[in-house]
Amino acid sequence: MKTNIFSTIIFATGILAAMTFVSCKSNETSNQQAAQDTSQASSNLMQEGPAYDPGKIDPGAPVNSITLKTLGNTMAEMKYDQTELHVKAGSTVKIELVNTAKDSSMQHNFVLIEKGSADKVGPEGVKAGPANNYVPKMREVLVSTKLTLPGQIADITFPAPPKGEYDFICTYPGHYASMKGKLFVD
Ligand SMILES: [Cu+2]
Repeated sequence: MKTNIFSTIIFATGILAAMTFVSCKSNETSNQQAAQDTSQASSNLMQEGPAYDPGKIDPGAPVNSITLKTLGNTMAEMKYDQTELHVKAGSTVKIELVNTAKDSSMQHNFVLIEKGSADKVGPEGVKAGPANNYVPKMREVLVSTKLTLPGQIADITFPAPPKGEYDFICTYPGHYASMKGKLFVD
């Protein structure tokens, strides 16, 4: 009889322990589930951010045509002929980049970037290298032209990004500090 009571107690304790284990386990699972749900929600939120798609051109939108020239034959001289571009929100922007240089070291592009990100994009452009026209793949880069050699022209057409101020730079190594300007979407 004594043994019976004792083994009943052990048995009951065992069941209790097993139940506790199962309930902890299921708590853990639902916590993991909650964590997954949260990260899912935040990544959805990020996707919903400024939905700018440079390939989404509205054929009915008015077109802002801009001819932007690159001037100078040395690192000290080089610059864009305009440092402020203004376009209307909702329009299509067409930029013709004309490289007027004669010196073969004067290779230029036009890279539209988020305001204030030149010091981040410029060095990454060098790493991206000539195979990528020195244009890094990063969130801060909105659109870019190919790299032009002296005498070449590059065209780019894109929808105006949301209203605001943007920077544009040339990402050829050593150029972004002086080859820069601002694009305002009014
Ligand atoms: Cu340049």
